[in-house]
Amino acid sequence: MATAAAPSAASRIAVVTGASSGIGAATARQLAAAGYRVVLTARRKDRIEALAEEIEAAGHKATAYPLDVTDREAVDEFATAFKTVGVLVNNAGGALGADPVATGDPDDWRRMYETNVIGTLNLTQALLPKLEASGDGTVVVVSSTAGLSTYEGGAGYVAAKHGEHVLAETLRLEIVGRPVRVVEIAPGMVKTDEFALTRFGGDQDKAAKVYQGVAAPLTADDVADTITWAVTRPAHVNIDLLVVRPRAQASNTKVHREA
Ligand code: 8X3
Repeated sequence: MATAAAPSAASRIAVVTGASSGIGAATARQLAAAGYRVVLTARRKDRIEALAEEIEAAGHKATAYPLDVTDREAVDEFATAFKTVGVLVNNAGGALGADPVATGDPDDWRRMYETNVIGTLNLTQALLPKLEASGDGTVVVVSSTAGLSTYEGGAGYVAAKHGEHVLAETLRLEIVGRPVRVVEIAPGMVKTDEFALTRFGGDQDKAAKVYQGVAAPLTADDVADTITWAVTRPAHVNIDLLVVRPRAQASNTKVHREA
């Protein structure tokens, strides 16, 4: 079994987007515990500052940087703060709506493309020179099983997640030979505080139905664990794509629900 490589001095900074909650927050905690100096970004300043304080109080290194990943000017400004970056975790994103193609809201589709795809593009473009300068960089794209196959009512989100999947796959081809790995983590059903609630505009009942009868959906920590595992493999090992689902979910549309 391969042992986890300790982060080298040059690759010690890990930037996590969408770090204010869910998978992003859990990933920030776990990467900090693995020895990275984590840089938490999200729009919600209070949340990332509180999380940075919590991580520091646990004896690790964390800083908070409020950032909207869709604001390219702000992202470019953010990138000037670093000489080198070891890890970029593109986690910011999410779903809006679950309407059929016939009635889906084009604004939702646009916003999902902006946050999931353009957000990932912005951070990746801005930090790629810094990742390369580390001599051993890793770009993580947190996509989704929605990036690999579709389901009814999911088209807007599925299209955006396919975009992220293609970004990761293409970037890996384009930068081969350079010292940067491109890792895609594709989670299936994960129960977090906000994902389903945001998708359904704050409707608690609709959000609860997503997980109804599912004994044990994945948690944010389960996904953070796979991200941390992938980035702590020895530098020559590239985990191209890791699909992770709860045992109760065999595909996007085949879920075991208890009565
Ligand atoms: C989340 C998985 O099934 O809601 O990315 O599309 S799903």
